[in-house]
Amino acid sequence: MRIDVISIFPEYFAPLSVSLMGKARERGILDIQLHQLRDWAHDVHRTVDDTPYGGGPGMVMKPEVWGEAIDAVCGGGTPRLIVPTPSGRRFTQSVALEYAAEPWLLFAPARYEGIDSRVMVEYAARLRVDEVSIGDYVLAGGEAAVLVMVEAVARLLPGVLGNANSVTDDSFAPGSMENLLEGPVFTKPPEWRGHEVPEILLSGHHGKIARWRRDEALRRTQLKRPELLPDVHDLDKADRQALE
Ligand code: 6GU
Repeated sequence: MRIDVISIFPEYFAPLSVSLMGKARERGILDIQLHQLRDWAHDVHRTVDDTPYGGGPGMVMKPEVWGEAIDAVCGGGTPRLIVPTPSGRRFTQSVALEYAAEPWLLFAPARYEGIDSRVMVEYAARLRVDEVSIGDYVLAGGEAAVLVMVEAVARLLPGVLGNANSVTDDSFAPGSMENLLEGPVFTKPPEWRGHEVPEILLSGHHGKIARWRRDEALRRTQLKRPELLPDVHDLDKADRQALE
């Protein structure tokens, strides 16, 4: 997968060379290209922002600079254009799966009050453009949101995770864990500071362990995120029993 990012802080993306994503890049699964937005500004100060029409606080990013940058990075190609903004549609695991199926993503994170809205209108005529939010809070810019989204997408690419099963067991993964939070996990030793590992996990009984894990996921979801819990009609008898 190819990922381009245009930003006034390309150095912000250094973590994309670390750990899982660094490995994926070395192995050629991920081709990440970072671009300095100011390279497409033409004045001596390499200005990328200006005051908002209609007044108000802050600055707005200039459409000409973004237009030239996006045109140059696209070449004649058609990446999916992703513009992080707190006013966008919510980024979820299903959006991550959708992006992981794309060959090419172009992220356009803004600083200040955002990008002149005509840029999104202009490119929507040529590309699939998504304005996306990673949650209901306000960041100082879209860069941190890009890091979050790239990591969520990259780990879904074939060959990035060591164990292919770990993706299907994720909280929010489609299939049996859809809308469920993962339950607690344990490793050795069997007793630590008086706290014991649940006996069932030491039993070697795979069927009972799977049932226990699902029960824990159901109970944790009911306790911490009840709004996520699947409709009671979609739960079987054993599921409903776990929640009693
Ligand atoms: Cl995508 N950008 C900014 N600036 N703030 C956010 C966000 C994005 N998602 C949540 N808050």
